Amino acid sequence: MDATVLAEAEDFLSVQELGGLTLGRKSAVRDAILHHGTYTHTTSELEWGARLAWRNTIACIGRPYWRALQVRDQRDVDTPDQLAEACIEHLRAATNRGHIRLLLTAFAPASLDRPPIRILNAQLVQYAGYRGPGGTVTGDPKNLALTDLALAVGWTGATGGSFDVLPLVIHQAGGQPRCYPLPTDAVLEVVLRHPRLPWFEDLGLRWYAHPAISDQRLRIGGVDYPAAPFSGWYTCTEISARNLADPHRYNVLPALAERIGLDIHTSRTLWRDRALVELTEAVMHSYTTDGIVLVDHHFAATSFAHHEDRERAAGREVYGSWRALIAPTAASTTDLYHRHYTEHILLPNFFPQPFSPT
Ligand code: NRG
Repeated sequence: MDATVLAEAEDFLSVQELGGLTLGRKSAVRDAILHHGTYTHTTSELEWGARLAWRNTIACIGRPYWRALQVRDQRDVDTPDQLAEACIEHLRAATNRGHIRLLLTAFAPASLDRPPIRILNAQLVQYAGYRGPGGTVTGDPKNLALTDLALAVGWTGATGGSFDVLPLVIHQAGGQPRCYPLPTDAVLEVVLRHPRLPWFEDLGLRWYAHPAISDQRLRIGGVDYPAAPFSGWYTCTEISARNLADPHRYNVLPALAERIGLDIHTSRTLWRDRALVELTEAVMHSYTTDGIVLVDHHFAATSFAHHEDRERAAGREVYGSWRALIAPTAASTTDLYHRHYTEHILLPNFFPQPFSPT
């Protein structure tokens, strides 16, 4: 018997959100762990476990909404084909024509009876990155490895463009990874345009409606869920100040600044700062006009500060990663910049899983 599993299970079953479980349930769980090394969560335990895991995620500024997370219980899915279909359903349900739902789909926990199935994509929707001559990249450099793998396992949808949606790549231990193209009706994208710069749209920039994080292991009360994709909405700066602006991602600021007419040969013109504000405004404008939920970084920071107050009033400490929580642009204009956070990991939680398809 694994003492850690029992201790984690007992801690988890005592959380106040589960509403005081009966002694019968607690002893049934103890017996199951003693005899089988693990136990099966009830639907309610799974739901609250997922919500608590979100509440405990130190990198996330969206935690004020942790109680609103909806959970789809798909623990009976047992083949890669079914899992891919359920991920596509997850995308449709979470995207909800732009009214993004906070949604997690839980697939079967790791067990000795069956080789675990994993989603190798970091997010259900992502853009391919293609290697070009001399170390150049077309598309999203973050996804070079996954793109290589998708091509190796038979993906035929590649156009070599900057915004090709990757297929799902799903791997059951002991088998070969398989790829599943996403149907177009499951992927909502936003063409970026600017409220005052008509030429902006000609830059050909776009992004997908919401992130659906799909490569993390969810651990609840001593039980691991290796596939548990979850969706939330974007903060505008995730797209504008990181995905599109980072030099090692799409790196669009130099071209945008030149188009605006700024001198990019000296940092003294603040061309990066000016281009970044225009790009962030374009993201806000385009998502809002298309009716897709996303928040600005000031609102996100204020909501998080209120969340901290509520949590402390409920007797809980709020842990956080300062680097992840503060906005990547205009950081010092938000309250969070001036606060201090401790990076302490509570359970339940989400954990990274190494990308190892073989
Ligand atoms: N920065 C990443 C997404 C990380 C998670 N962000 C969220 N999560 N908003 C990106 O794609 O830009 N969420 O569940 O809403």
